[in-house]
Amino acid sequence: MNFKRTLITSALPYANGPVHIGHLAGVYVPADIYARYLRLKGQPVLFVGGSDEHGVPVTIRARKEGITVQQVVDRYHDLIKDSFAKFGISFDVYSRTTSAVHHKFASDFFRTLYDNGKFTEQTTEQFYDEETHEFLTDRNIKGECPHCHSAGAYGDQCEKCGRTLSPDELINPYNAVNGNTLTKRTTSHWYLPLDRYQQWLEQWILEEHKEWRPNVYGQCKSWLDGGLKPRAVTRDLSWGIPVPVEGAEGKVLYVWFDAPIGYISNTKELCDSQPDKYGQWETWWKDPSTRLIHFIGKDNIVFHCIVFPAMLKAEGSYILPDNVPSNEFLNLEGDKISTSRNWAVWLNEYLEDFPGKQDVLRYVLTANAPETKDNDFTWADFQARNNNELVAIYGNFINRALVLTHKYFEGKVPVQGILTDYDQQTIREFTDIKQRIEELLDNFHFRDAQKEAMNLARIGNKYLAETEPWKLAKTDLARTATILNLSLQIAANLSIAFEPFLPFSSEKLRSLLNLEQIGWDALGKTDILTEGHILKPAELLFEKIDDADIQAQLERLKRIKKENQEAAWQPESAKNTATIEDFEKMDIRVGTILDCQKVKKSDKLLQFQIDDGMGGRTILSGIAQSYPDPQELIGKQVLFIANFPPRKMMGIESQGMILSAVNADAKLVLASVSKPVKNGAQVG
Ligand code: B3M
Ligand code: ZN
Repeated sequence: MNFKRTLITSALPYANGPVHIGHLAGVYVPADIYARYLRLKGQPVLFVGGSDEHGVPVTIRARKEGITVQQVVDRYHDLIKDSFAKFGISFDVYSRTTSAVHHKFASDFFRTLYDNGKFTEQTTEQFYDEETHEFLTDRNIKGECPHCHSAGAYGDQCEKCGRTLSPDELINPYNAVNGNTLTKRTTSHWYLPLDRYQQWLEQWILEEHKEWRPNVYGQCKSWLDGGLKPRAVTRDLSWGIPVPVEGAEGKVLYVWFDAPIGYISNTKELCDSQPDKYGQWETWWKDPSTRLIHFIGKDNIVFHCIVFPAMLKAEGSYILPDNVPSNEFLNLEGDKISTSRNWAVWLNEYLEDFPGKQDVLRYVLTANAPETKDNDFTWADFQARNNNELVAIYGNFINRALVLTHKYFEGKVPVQGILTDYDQQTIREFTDIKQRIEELLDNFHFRDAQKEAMNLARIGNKYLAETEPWKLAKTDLARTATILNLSLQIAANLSIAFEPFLPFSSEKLRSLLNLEQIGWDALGKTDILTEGHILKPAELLFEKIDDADIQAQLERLKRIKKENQEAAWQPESAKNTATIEDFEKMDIRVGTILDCQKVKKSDKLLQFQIDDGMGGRTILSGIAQSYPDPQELIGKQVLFIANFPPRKMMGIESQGMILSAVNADAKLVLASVSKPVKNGAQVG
């Protein structure tokens, strides 16, 4: 099939918080690379984005911050839009699902399916708060976990034992917001009967789209193998798009029904505002010669490959996605990125800490893109890729080519003379790269494509290292001219090859080379720069990143981890397993610390000299990590078990055990008495 145009969508992020590196790596950078690549090739492209402003997450955020939902979505829509713009995500439109255009469009879409009998209606019993007069979503219900019996499990999951739950399984369910106990009421909703589309989806995905990424294809297959069931497309909520059916007061469209329609309504909003530039929205959504590509994260696969296509099919006049290149997840320093635990690198904060270094992050995220499996972002890797690749390879090559041209040829592109075999070989190597990058980009292999672009810089560096024009300049200026001419042509090629990946650096490089935007077709050419063309003074394309900057980021993460640990700490519930006889076996006493030293060759043990009122004793205790300065303990009273048989550790006999409490940060704190007590006094 020959396509005339490409419509690129990227998942609409929930406007319930800022966006982070996981969003960028998983969805927006790859989508942007693809859009820029096609535009450079001169193909018609529309790149659509926007904020997802309905659903429960934004309402939860509003409650947490004590502001209205509208204020939440206004704040985060602006912040997200701004972050994307600053990172060069080149949307043609970035709108929002609270727009009037979207509300009307999504509502009409629902109504069309409703009028054509595409929904079924079902009545079920749901939890209801009699005081606030609302049905509750799973996430807003809490109760005791039926499995591990911890308190405060959510209606969809117990965070303590990790099991998936349904609200019906909770013991004593209550409203998570106000603690009210809940009753049950019947309510009716409209369902999209996905089971009716099962066969068609099996044919369309499993037979006709075997080329989809294995992770995407695999997830679809397992959903289809499990058998599709009808899915509710309405909810009892006040925030959202009202269901356009009589008698449906208090009901709104399910967020996953309206959000993907946002791709269409945002396209419409753009096209209607500038029809001369963008044409009719229907051309982008209904003409079979348009190719539709959805960029998403892996948790959105089922909605984009199964539910949304079924909606489009039910409507009947739309094209379907041609591919859904979904990424896996990016972790941060080994842990899952989490908005609620603040375990993320937020784009707005990154820009404050690393101003002007958008391309560095774009580069690192693509180099580590979680294309086939979950991947890890580490600050050490970020620094290494900047210093050892962007600075040492790409930046270094450009700098040498420019500086040498200024030094020997007054900043003018020198004459390309007769080419040697080695020159020819170098040219062949780098002209090959065009086809390789294209093949990779056409198949959504962004990380390998970027690697090829970097290889072009490697070729340039190797060429300069082997030909050593700085030595030749004294004896053979004509040969030096040829070498620098070719090097500058490679530099111009780099500005094209890197344009989809590192748009800011390409722009800067073009300005150093004094070039206008060049199309993709020029890639591989050796006559981009004409003889005598005047270059701008050399400037560094990338700067080294210092250890101190990386250290500051690691400190921040350490601090967050500690705060999270302390916030998550809960005392384990006591087990009723001891008898009074067990307790009476213990001889617990009070003593005063006379001396306290680190035990040599042990990083855990402290050696205590205790006045126990009975002539004194030595006790070893494994708390050195919690008391880096043991001397501070001298004079304090502690509790110890006096009737354990003596035990040798590190060659020293320990006569008992000192009691301590474990704090939330896992540090030990010695147990003591609240008033001075005579040494040797018994505790009981
Ligand atoms: N807002 C979920 C998410 O941000 C959702 C995507 C909608 S795409 C139509 O992961
Ligand atoms: Zn549990």
